[in-house]
Amino acid sequence: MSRLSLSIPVADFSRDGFVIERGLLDGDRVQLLIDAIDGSLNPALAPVEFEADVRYPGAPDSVLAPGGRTPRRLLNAYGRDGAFRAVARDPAIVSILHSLTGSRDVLLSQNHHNCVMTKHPGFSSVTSWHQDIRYWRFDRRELISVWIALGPETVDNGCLLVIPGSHQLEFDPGQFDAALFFREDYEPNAGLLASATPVELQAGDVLFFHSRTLHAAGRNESDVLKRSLVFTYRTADNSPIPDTRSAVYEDIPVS
Ligand SMILES: O=C(O)CCC(=O)C(=O)O
Repeated sequence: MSRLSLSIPVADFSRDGFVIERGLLDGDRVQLLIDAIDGSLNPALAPVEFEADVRYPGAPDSVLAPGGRTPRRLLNAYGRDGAFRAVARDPAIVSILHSLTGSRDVLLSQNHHNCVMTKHPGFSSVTSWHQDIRYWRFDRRELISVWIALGPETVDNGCLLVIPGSHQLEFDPGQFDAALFFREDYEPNAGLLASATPVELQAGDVLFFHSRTLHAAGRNESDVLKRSLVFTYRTADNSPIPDTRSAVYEDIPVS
């Protein structure tokens, strides 16, 4: 079950570009989702993105290298399992999306995120600073991602870090590298990077963050697998641009 009586801090989301709803999913629901994930890990059920595929700092060079075949993302979560579909359409989550977007007409993108993020002890790479919208193509850069924690997420096991308010900023091209990661070697970025804030979560907590919010994540330095679910939503009046990778699969109405 999820908690339905909520007072949504819309102003916090507008100011910071993220908001956390603590304890949105109860323990039974979390366990159901963990079971669904673990049933997809041994053997790893396709489609899977491996650590070697991400090419992030610290990732193995190839799937043949030690740790190269460690699953980093179980892709197509919505189509993968009924438990994932149910949580993606969860009334409490959808109601928060209504409040944050100001729209009653919200759709889930099957093309972006829509995955289980796993971070394994031993083999996990760093996700450098970026805005999710950098490769996404919609009429407006206004989407919301929902990050569902299924266990503790801490700096030690590679939780997300965010830069509050960064969703409202306009950047110069030089602030990003060739792959559109926010440059840590560029002095004008230093002030913003100093305001990085860890998003520490517990099982059942849900983070809502704007597609322009700068975020990053570290390695899992613990000895326990970290599992999270991530879905991205848009409003009906913010369409994917035809013939881009944002328009490959149909978006799913969830309202
Ligand atoms: O490595 C992580 O946990 C963060 C992943 C992430 O930020 C992304 O896929 O956009």
